Amino acid sequence: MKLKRKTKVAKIQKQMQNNTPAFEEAKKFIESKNRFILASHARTDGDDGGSMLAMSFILQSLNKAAIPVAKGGVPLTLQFLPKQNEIFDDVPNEAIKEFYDGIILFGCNNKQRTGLDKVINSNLPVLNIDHHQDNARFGDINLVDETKSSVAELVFDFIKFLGVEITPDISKCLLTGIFTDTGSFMHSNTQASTLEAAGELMKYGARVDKIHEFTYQNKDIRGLKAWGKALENTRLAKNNEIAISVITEEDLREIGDLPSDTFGGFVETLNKIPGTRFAMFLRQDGNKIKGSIRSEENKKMDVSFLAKLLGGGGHKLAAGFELEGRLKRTADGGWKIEK
Ligand SMILES: [Mn+2]
Repeated sequence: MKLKRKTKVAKIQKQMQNNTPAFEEAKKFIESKNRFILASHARTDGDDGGSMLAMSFILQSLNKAAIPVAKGGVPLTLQFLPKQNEIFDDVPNEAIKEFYDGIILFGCNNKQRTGLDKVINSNLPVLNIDHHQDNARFGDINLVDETKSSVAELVFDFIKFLGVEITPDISKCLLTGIFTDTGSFMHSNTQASTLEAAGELMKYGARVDKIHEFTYQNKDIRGLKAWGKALENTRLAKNNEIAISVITEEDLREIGDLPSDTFGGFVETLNKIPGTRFAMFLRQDGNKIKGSIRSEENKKMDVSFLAKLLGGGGHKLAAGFELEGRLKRTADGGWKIEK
């Protein structure tokens, strides 16, 4: 008996953007220069940090010099990535004018996001690589594709275009980016192309089980207690349509010092409460309050709109913002923001 062949491609597949012209320009950018500053946003993440490190390996194989920089250092959960210990906290003083001739940015919707004055104030030409829909296309070359799951998936396509050999180190860095930005392939940004890229990266040596172990399973007892506190502080608002939680200064004092990425994945967990339209998590971080908002495809929300109103940005289903002020407990068990 003959099997019927399915020929229809799923309609939910997103419209792919043709990046070949941008790849051509990005290639020329790299060929025409020799020494690069690579930077992501402050306290980099798996996607932007992984992509930045992958690019440093790519440039190395092309006999170019590159220095990766991320303000605030590398989160504990990424300290397994190859060469992560060579990421600088800031651009070295003498470097910016005399030595480097190009800047490549990863996941920065504008130059300010790097938090690096020397990059912000520099006149060096910029190659801007990103997948945020609110990217300001501020670069001299913009390799921006919001249909991609991650910067890492975009860099993966770019490597294929360049014809550079994918080494085990590169595969590890890029798979980490794809894995973390798709919430372990569970978010709606996971597409056929994402899984194809991931599958191919595994052939070059990256191991998804190891990446999962380092990025998500590294929870110590303080981290778990901090999650406990945040879960305890969770409330439903607006007819149970919004799940919201906070970590106040007082909570932080009670819990003690925490690694900066302790709450990675927390707001996604809140977002799983049935019936909610979106989830919001606010936490005190020094003098600032960091906010993250998440929703899901079927909830028909654009949380980047809300984040923008609050001075931040991001994607339709995952966005963030920062506020000046302090989160304080109130007598009725709630909380408020004090300027
Ligand atoms: Mn990303």
